[in-house]
Amino acid sequence: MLAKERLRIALQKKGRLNQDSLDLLARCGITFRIASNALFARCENLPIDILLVRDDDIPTLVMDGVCDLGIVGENVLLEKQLYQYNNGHSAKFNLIRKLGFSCCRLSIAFPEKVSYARVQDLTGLRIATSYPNLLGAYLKDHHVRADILSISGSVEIAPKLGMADAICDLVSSGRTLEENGLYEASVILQSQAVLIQSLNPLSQLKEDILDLMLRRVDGVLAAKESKYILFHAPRAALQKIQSILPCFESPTIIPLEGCDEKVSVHVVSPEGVFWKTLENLKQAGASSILVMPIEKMMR
Ligand code: PRT
Ligand code: ZN
Repeated sequence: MLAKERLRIALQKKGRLNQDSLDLLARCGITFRIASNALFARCENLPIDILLVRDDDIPTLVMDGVCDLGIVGENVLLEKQLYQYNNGHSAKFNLIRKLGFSCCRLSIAFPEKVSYARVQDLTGLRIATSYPNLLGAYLKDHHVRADILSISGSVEIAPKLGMADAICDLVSSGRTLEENGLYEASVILQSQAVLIQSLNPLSQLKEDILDLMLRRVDGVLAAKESKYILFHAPRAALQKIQSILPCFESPTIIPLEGCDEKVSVHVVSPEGVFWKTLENLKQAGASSILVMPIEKMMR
């Protein structure tokens, strides 16, 4: 098949997004054999190729139409988009799915001894960041004038070195801030990995592959959230139990051998199941309750 008839997806080569991106494709049945240090891999069972690059290059590869799709963090995507706009270039793409992994936030952080109450407290300060365009837009939106120091790494040590009064950087657990004597003062962006598509029109063949892939991605995402719940219950309590359980469709009720008053109930819940729900089920008469993960789902 001609290379132009194969859907091309840009993924991060190494780093926090890499494994989750490949796992998502694998769970969609899209598998690759990737030689170490390879920049390119062909899918073995579908007309799909992947390009393995630095995450910072993914937005441009998709916006320029070199790749049809890309998986990247919203933080990198929006920073790149603002950079393009601020430099007079267009930067368009379709954000087609939020993928729910590599979650983090872009936050302003201060040394522990410095207090912060509101955004105006940033006025006149020097803030170090690798996200000058996102920070600039945030300050502009809040009519605050501050000095942005653009640095590409180790942002957390800037206040200690006397280079900046505060920082604006990615945070997930908060451990790095703590280790550097900083505290998170304000979140300016919540970010997760997203699937983006180029605005370049696709051939019918590529469109069909994309449809198939998106159906599978949706199945994987829905399955990740959902749980299969299985328990025994008195027939007489079924109505009450149904009102407790969130489920996609009517539960499957199966008779139990040699026991007329009890049945086995099988339910797919569209969301995680809290202990409280299990306790309510038990109180309503359910027993032997099992909650199981679902690997794939097609509705
Ligand atoms: O080499 P390449 O350019 O491809 O990768 P990279 O080094 O630029 O990025 P990488 O692999 O570190 O991160 C890729 C993406 O993962 C980011 O763009 C985010 O979308 C997402 N992500 C999720 C994170 C974090 N969590 C994260 N915690 N990216 C970075 N961090 C860093 C943060 O910069 C800080 O230094 O981890 C530290 C904070 O972590 P905590 O847990 O201590 O708060
Ligand atoms: Zn990067």
